[in-house]
Parts: sequence; C-alpha cells; structure tokens
Amino acid sequence: MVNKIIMHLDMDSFFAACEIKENPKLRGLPVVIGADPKNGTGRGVVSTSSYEARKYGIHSAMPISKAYRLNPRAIFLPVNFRLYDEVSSRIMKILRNYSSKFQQISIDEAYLDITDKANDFDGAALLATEIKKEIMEKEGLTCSIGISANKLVAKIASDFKKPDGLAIIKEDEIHQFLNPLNVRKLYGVGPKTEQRLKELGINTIGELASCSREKLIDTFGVYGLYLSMSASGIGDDFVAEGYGRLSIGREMTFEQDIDDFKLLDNEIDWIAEEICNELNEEKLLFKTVSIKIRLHDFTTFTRAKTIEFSSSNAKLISNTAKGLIKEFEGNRIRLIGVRVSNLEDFSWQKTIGEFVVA
Ligand code: TTP
Ligand code: MG
Repeated sequence: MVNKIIMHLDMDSFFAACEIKENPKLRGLPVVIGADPKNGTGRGVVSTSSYEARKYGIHSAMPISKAYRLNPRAIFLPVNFRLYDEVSSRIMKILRNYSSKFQQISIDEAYLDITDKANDFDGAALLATEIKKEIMEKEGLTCSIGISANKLVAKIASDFKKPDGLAIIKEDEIHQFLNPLNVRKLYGVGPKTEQRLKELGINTIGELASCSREKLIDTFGVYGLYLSMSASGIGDDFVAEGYGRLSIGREMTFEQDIDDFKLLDNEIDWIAEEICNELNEEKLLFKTVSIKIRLHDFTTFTRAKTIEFSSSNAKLISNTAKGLIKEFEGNRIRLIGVRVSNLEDFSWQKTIGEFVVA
C-alpha cells in the first residue's frame, strides 16, 4: 500500500473572522455571530465566536441568551451567510489549485491529498506554509492545518494547534499523538458514546486503543470496530479527485424592488455568464439549476430543475432559471439568485455544452 500524505484545513472562527475582515475595528474584540440576543431574552444560538469571546466561555451552539449573560458587552452580529459563502468559494478555489484531489467538507474545511505534491512530510510542511500565506495575502484570514497519513488523524491534527496552527503527525508519531487525547476528539464520538466508554473505564483514545476489540464489538456492534480502528489511528485516506464542490451560484439584491421581468432576465443572463466562467475554469458540469427569489415583503422561494445530462452552457442556465421565475411574475422582487449543483468533473465527461433549451 502506498502511504499517503493527507492535509486537513479548517478556517479559524470562520464567520467571525469574515466579519472582522469586513470591519477591522472589531479586531481584538469579543465578537459573537448568531441570533439576536435581545438584551438577554433572545432565542436561538451562537453560530460561532471570535477567540476573544471564547475566553468568556462563549462557543458554537450555545443559547445566545447564555452568551449574552457571559459577556453582555460582546459585539453580537447576525449571520451574513452570503458573505461567508463568497469568502469560502474563493478559499476553496485557492485550495483546489494545490491538488486536484480535493474534498470540501463544510463551508470552512477541506481535505487535500498532497502525496504527489510533497515528497515527504517536510515537503508537506512547506506546502502548508505556502497555503496559509496565500490565504492570508488574498483573504486576510488565518486557518489551521493538520497533516498525517489519513483523514482521521489529519482532522484531529488541524484542531490541535488552533488558531493559526500547523500540526504534522508522521506515521510513527500517530499513537503518541492520539493516545493522551479525549475520546471525544474521534470523529463520530458524541456525549452518549463518551459516557458509555467512561462506564467501561475508558477516557482517552489510548485507553480505547488498548481495549479488546471483541469487547468493543460486543458493546457497540460494528460501531465498536470503528471505535477500535479509529483509536489505533487507522482511517480512510481516500480523497476523491475533483470531488467536493457542491454548487456554484450568485445572488443579486436590488437597491429598489423591481417588477420589470425584462430587467430580471438581464440580471439572470449576467449571473449565468459568471457561473459558466467559473464552471469552465474549474472544469465542471452541472445538472441542476435552482433559483432563489425574494419578494418585496421578504418572503423567499426557491425552485429547482434537473436536466437529463450534464452541461456547462450559460444559455441553458439562464433559460432554465427564466422558466423557473415565471410563476412569480407580477410581484415586486428584492433579490434574485441562480445556482447550479449536481456538479461533475468535466475532464472525464463529454460535454453537451452546445445544447440550448428552446
Ligand atoms: P467550525 O470550523 O466548527 O468553527 P469556527 O471556524 O468558527 O472556529 P474554529 O477556529 O474552532 O474552527 O465551523 C465553521 C463555521 O460554521 C463557523 O464559523 C460557524 C458555523 N457553525 C455554526 O453555524 N454552528 C455550529 O454549531 C458550528 C460548530 C459552526
Ligand atoms: Mg473552522
């Protein structure tokens, strides 16, 4: 078996960092992104918080009212998903340039198989430094990177020295690295499993690794086998080529609500061109076109249509989108968005790019 070098990259306090980049006055302050705290009576949760806010005990998924109690003077901001989505797209584009074996996992994290790009772990460290530098120069944001022989260990490693961290765990260091960590660090181990393991006298990954595999299978079924293998540092090292980009899209909010659908059509043509350029650049084809439309009263609708073949044709995107917005004619429109999804890698596909919807 060829040993691989797998990188996991995760942006630091991503939503908060994007807001701070937009408004540098917030730098160094406790910033909390999430629901409106409404002076401590608000419902909803924290999406994320800056590392300064984390010092007060504020963290993701915590009720916003609790975050407010922990620090009423923190800066509370609503979620501006559109901003984060745009920044994320640009970062993922940077990453894809480093390896075609790229897999986006969430809005702010991705795996890269860099086996062919770096001769060894020292080479991998140089590459990681280069990636961190490029993201800082282009986006003004820090990230944390973990590198190891598989995805499981790389992910745990990226979390190890956050923020702005780089942790490299060579194959012969995996056990030493994992053993002292809490079992919760293993992907898929939540509070329930943690509790059951505790009852078996297991707190650390090392203790889990030395527990008999039969006993774990007896207790947890097949999941016990997964636990045993993960604790021993055995994990998936497959990063699919070209896989991971889920969708490409653009949205446009109008300064004034518009009811002239000809204007809307022009907007759609423009967005379709933009999407098409990005598809070509990344050698991708789409199968599904969706629209998002927000009316003057803020009600928002989405519609989608899947075609029978993959394409990268701009006219097909715009014609499909125009068909989908027809039912909203007669309304005043605040926002229009077009997105393509169901993406496929173009390099091994024959394009039917000339096709145009009648
Ligand atoms: P994470 O990478 O888990 O968190 P983070 O980037 O904010 O901080 P860290 O430095 O620890 O990586 O999640 C990425 C984004 O996803 C995060 O900025 C906000 C969003 N998110 C939620 O909206 N709710 C959640 O419960 C979590 C965990 C994340
Ligand atoms: Mg993150």
